[in-house]
Amino acid sequence: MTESETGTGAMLRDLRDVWRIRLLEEKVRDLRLGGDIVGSVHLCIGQEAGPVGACSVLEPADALFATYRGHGWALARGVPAAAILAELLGRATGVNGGRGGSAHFTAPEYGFHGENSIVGAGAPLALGAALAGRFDGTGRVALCVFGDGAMNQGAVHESMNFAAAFDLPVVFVCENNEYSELTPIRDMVRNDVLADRARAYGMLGERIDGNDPAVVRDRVGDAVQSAREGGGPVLLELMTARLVGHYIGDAEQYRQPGELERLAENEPVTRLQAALRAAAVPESDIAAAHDDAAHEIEAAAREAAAAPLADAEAVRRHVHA
Ligand SMILES: Cc1ncc(C[n+]2csc(CCOP(=O)(O)OP(=O)(O)O)c2C)c(N)n1
Ligand SMILES: [Mg+2]
Repeated sequence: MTESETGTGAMLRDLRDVWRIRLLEEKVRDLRLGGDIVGSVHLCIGQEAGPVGACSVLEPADALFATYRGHGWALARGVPAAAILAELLGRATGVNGGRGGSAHFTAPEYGFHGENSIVGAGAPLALGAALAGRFDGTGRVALCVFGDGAMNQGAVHESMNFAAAFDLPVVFVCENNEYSELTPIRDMVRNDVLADRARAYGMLGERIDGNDPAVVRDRVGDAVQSAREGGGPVLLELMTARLVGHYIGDAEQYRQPGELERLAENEPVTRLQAALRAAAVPESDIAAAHDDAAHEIEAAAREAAAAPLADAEAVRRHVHA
């Protein structure tokens, strides 16, 4: 392998990809606070290493299922930033013509099978995609993303049991940011090592560092390969943290003194930049990783804002009752 595939080359690429998500989310936050985006918005600032690492090992036919905190997963999966921003801005050029919005858009043409505002509801959908792959010849693996709070949803338990019993190629990715809305995970469960539950279903489970894209790539890569080869499902618990509120407007009164400062030391941008500096990578390369991402997101925001608003005539399209 060359230096660009491993070591500092890969770290620089990861830093740029983390920045792409961070800057997209900061743009979304500004547009929401300015009133251009309306409705409830959940940002993934601090949690970017999961999507960056995991999406880098997926094949085009694989199916990714995310949650309402899904903008970063969509971007990492290949959905263009302009199409995401246009969607959130209610523009006709949005990925769903402006009808889905922040928490409900889907882009199957990119292998992104949607966000979902019902906690845990992506899990049974992921089973369906994995099962269908048995019959349609794609060899598809389904990657199902949900939070620590979703681990206590009945649909998630049922899905893990079903996937294990039928050896379905599903990689369950639990983003453990240690909060379910405003409630800390330790107040909701007796054993807060959520990966331990995998054994009860008869599958492998592992708690990993979810703030390092290289670790996520390695562990999700192994899980995806094993699932694709018939090894059945895997549960990976990605330890991470959101550096912002549950939703835009959250007063975050549940934070402990010094908590955000402690989390900031362990967040992906800080860590990748420190590792690159320790490896004597030039400051200009580190800055370029940010600047490349910033140019992309700024151009995408301009393109999205210039697009026409969704036509009111389109409001009933794709509505089934
Ligand atoms: C079935 C269902 N129950 C409750 C809610 C309300 N709710 C919205 S987000 C959320 C927290 C989920 O926490 P977690 O799964 O850890 O995901 P995170 O928001 O931390 O990414 C809850 C309880 C919901 N949307 N759907
Ligand atoms: Mg959570």
